[in-house]
Amino acid sequence: MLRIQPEIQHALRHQKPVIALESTIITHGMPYPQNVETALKVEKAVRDNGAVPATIAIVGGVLRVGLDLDDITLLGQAGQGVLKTSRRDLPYVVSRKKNGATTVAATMIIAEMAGLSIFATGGIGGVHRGATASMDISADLQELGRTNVAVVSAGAKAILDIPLTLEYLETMGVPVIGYKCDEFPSFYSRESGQKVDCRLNTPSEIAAYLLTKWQMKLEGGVLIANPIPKRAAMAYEAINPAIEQAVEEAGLKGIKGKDITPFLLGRIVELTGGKSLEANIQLILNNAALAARIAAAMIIEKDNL
Ligand code: PSU
Ligand code: MN
Repeated sequence: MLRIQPEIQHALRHQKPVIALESTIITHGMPYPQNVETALKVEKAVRDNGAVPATIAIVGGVLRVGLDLDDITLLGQAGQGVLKTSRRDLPYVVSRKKNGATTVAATMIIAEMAGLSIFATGGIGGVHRGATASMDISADLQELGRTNVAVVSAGAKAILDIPLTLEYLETMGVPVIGYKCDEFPSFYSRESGQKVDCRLNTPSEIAAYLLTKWQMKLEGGVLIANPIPKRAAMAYEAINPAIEQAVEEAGLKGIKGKDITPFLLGRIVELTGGKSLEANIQLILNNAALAARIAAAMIIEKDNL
């Protein structure tokens, strides 16, 4: 079921850093062709920082760890025609031999199977606004509570209820680390008004933290919040009207379940005329670079134990 690219197998055997990357961001998070261009740039950012990229997806029912250019292009062109695959969707996609784009949750599962522990993405799923009635809470949060993979993200988009998302993570025992920040970032912006649990200032400090957590057999992941670079950040006033409008439209259209996050992501890009897309690309590259540096630091820290 699991196919790991030879370069990645080699890196794992020789204790070289490998970074897991998701594929729903390619199919459902960005339009073509920027999605394919970004996926390739993210892989390059991982390499430039000394690690091997492992983009994860399901192709013809096979759990693939490491994609080639043809796979990434196929997924990017098919876009939302590919099944968005979270934990509950995995057995269907695999048993029916379909193509699946993996969410943060499904990517974590496959990363753990392959022996990877650091994963870079843009933003995670979370508790949706209005969740007290809809009960719409992303499976990403439960996954962080049970699967031993650290996820580097630029926080969570304000399409979500950020305070409730942080409450839920606390309930699931998922630590939220701020990389060089005290405030939990909100994807396009460096602020959210919410605090992180603890601040760590170097990749080595984060590496030591992760090794300690897993040595103590504290099951589950860690969310590492890496704010968008200042030069790419958008002012709250610039992005919030688009978010408010997208959320309202989703309500009026009765969009729910797995369709709501892709709908909101797509509408925000349209409503900001591509401005949000550029910010989105910059923050992912920034996360890929940090993840690679953490993975490299983990190998050094492990030797010190
Ligand atoms: N949030 C983003 N960009 C994304 C996603 C979320 O800012 O691309 C994607 C990720 O793949 C995430 C998924 O795991 O959406 C969450 O979907 P849901 O809310 O249906 O669990
Ligand atoms: Mn949902």
